[in-house]
Amino acid sequence: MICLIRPPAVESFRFATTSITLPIGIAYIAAAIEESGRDVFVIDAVGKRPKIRVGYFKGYLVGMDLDEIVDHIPPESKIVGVTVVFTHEWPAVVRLVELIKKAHPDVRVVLGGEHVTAMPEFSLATSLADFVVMGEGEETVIELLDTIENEGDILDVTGIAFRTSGGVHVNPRRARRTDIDSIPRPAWHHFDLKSYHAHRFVGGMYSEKLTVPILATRGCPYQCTYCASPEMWSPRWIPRDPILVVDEIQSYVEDYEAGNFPFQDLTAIIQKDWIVTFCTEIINRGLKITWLLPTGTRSEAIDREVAELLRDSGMVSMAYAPESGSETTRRLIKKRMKTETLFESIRAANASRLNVAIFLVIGFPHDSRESLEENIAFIDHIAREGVKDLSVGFYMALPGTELFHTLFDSGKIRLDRAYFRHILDSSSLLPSQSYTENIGVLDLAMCKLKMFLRFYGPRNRRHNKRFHESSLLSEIVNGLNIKSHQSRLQTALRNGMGSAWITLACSLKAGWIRRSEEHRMFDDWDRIYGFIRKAKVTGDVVQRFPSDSRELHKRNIIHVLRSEQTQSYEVKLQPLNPINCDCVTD
Ligand code: B12
Ligand code: SF4
Repeated sequence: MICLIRPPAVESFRFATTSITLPIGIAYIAAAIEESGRDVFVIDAVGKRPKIRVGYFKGYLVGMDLDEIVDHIPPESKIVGVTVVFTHEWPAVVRLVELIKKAHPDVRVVLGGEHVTAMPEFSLATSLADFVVMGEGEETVIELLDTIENEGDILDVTGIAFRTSGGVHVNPRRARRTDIDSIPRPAWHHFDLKSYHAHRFVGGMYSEKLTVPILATRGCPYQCTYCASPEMWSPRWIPRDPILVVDEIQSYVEDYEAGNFPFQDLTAIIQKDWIVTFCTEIINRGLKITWLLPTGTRSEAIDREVAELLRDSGMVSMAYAPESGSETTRRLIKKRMKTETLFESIRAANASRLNVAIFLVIGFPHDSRESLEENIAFIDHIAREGVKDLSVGFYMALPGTELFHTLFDSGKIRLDRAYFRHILDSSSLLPSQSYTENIGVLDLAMCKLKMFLRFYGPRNRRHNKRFHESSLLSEIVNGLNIKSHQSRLQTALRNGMGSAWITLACSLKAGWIRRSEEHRMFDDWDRIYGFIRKAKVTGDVVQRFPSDSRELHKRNIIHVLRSEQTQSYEVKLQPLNPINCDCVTD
């Protein structure tokens, strides 16, 4: 029996549509394990106890208590797998693994997901987990299970890192799977889809129809310097057969009466042929669904023809992620998105009455007051083009990204309590960190406010055709009722009000652990990560990154990744107690 755990999710006071949602990664892992003939037991902490909230740093955990999760692990489990997508979940996972090991000392704990892929050595050094599965997980987890069960040599399993008596060993990465149509569909029968829906954990703009996430493609061919995708998936985009994606959607309509499908793709729309086939198939089958691209897409393939097909097939909201109105900033972050192509695409989408949102980010390390100011003219422009929603996030230094390495190697990141918190604060009113030279958190907060006022304020409301459809007040009032939302603003405001209230309520009760313990947890994490990084640089596993982030756009990350990810290496560490990590040797 293999037990898989989706730990409690993290929320905090912020205005964002990017809320908690069904965990598609571990649902894929559950399906792969079932396909291999093994029994799977899933503990979905969020789906099982969606109403439980406990204070966690500046926010709260949603879902089962950590002790309760451990109590639910079937005694016959030999292996427990835990998904760790987000860095802000890591402290809770460290504690969870410690409790699992205490209650079930013989169980082997396997971690997978974005966060541990970006920091495999650190994840094993700061927790009691036994294995980390890096990158795409389906093939690797099966080979790991086979090897453990047959007592084979784990040095032969590509794509894993593991604990050794002297430290941590990292095997070379596994090549991306190209036959992705044969990957079994997510095993949603282990998850309570209705519970997620009832609590509005839909990951994007709210819909009253039952929501199930879809993944139509894997990876992304670009290599933006702030994004974890190149490290996680390598810069390679692989689409599924669009007809099979529609088959999957239709099966959810029939089996679960689902009607709303947010796509979780990194970059769903790249090839025009693909999206035309997909939309035409939905229309021909007469599927009355809504679908969304909430995570930010590229603009190159969206012209008038595609936009009309998107609308006719039920697409209701899409987001473009140029990230900056400044061409210079876009060049420095390797966004490779031309302003004119973006506007042509926005025009086409608006003409088809699609709900278009734009994502901007402020506070990149190389941002200047001038580049931030360029966002204002850009905002005027998008408002005039009829863009309906604007999201402004503060830059997050995500592990595994080029910018993270540059900042860490030049001493500008400390892996402390504030670091592990700053990611969720990206969509709050005040950032907890600024990584931009000479621009502080208050400046960034003012800049965000100015950008919002400019976009939603009277000046642009007069010119924006989409805003004439309803007043700001009626948008807010409509957002509070239970009907499907018409804009991301409605969902963001409603989520903001809810999370403000829960954050306040949680701060008045006992938190997930004692405050003093919460602070102590981080005492040595920066030193541990620094030690690992230094060991990797001196061992020629990686090279130091340039200290000037303006240099990054000149490099091709493929060579850097290939050199690190084809190696097998060991980092020496002394045994660790994850709460008092004071035993790392320098
Ligand atoms: C869709 C998406 C969302 C959705 C839903 C995410 C979710 N699952 O809950 C929404 C829109 C809600 C969202 C929100 C946010 N997101 Co987001 N999101 C994504 C995106 C684009 C795709 C994730 C996905 O579904 N991938 C597909 C699945 C199949 O992959 P997977 O989960 O990684 O699983 C595979 C492997 O990891 C592995 N695996 C996973 N678990 C396990 C477990 C075991 C035991 C094993 C063996 C293997 C294994 O196998 C799986 C199958 O191959 C990623 C980008 C990316 N590179 O993937 C960002 C990403 C995950 N998001 C990110 C961020 C920062 C956020 C936000 C914090 C943004 C914000 N400031 O608000 C919020 C956080 C919300 C919250 N409350 O926690 C970062 C996370 C980085 C980090 N280290 O923390 C990413 C990586 C994007 C980036 N910029 O680089 N996000
Ligand atoms: S930010 Fe988007 S376009 Fe850039 S690498 Fe990540 S997924 Fe691709």
